[in-house]
Amino acid sequence: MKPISLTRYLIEEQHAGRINADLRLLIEVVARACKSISIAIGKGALGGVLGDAGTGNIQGEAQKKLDVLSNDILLEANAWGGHLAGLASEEMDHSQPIPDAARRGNYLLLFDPLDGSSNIDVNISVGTIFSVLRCPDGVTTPGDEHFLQPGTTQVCAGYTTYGPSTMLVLTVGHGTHVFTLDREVGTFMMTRRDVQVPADTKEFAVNMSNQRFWEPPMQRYVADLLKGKEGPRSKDFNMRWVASMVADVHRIITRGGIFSYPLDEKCREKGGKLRLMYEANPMAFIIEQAGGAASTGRQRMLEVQPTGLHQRVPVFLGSRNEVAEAVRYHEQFDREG
Ligand code: AFP
Repeated sequence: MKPISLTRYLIEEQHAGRINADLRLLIEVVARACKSISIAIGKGALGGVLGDAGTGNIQGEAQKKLDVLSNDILLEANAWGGHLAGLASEEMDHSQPIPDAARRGNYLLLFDPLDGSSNIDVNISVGTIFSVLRCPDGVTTPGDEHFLQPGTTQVCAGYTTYGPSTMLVLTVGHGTHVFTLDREVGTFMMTRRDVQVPADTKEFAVNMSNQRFWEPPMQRYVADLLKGKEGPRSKDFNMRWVASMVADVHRIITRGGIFSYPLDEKCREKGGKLRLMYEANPMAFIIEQAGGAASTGRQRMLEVQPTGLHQRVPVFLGSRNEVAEAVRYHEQFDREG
């Protein structure tokens, strides 16, 4: 069967009453911006886009030229579309309302323009992550506080991976679907409908170099994974860590696994390493819609009430039985020490 385009999929969703025309057009604009980012990344050193921008973001992290460029592409594409009331980016201190009343819509867009950007210079997959919320009723000029909605209220989430091929993984709350960019035609084509993350897995993803800084339940959980067939889990586990969340999550979308960035002594003060609004929530929505699970280790991710735009959280997501297993270690520790 010939794959259908993203445009056709979105029109079919609109006809089925699952999205409205504004959300359809908003997703199209984001997808178009991602194609531009994909082209810029594809040029690599020849495009003069590699290396540091010489600036830092709100998180105090050094920005790459492509971080700044990707942020600008997404801002420019979405500012005049007419579907947004405001947008927020991992790279910007505060959210931005859409100033022009005539071109203002009812949605809020959040994005991490280039996730995994420290991998750019070594030609490893990076990506864009985005999340769409409704602007609260009666709010015409949204401020940061209007974005602080739990992940359960997301109406759409997606990510792209810029790798050997450029892929878009999308949910509007009715399953998770995978699209591959046909570079010659410039169109995203659906290559997997309704993906399902296997409930069980033998693969985990974590930055093992942080092991000594982890909390005791994480230490015990991973120690048991490493004992393999001879240990309490009675099976051998494999480990993978790309250090681009999009690439690690995409592997899990494709063949299952558990991804974790737990609390550790280095990031405890900040609440974790990964950002709730730009990374954890959109990925949690995508993974849950694919039959997987996402947790902080102590709470379902999508039910966390955000307290700040740049809030960080511990993350466990992927195959649902394995996420439940990791949560069990945390519950046991909180109960018995
Ligand atoms: P960068 O965008 O700064 O490269 O961070 C990527 C990331 O937020 C996420 O995509 C990775 O899973 C994680 O950080 C990697 O963290 P470590 O470098 O600590 O392994």
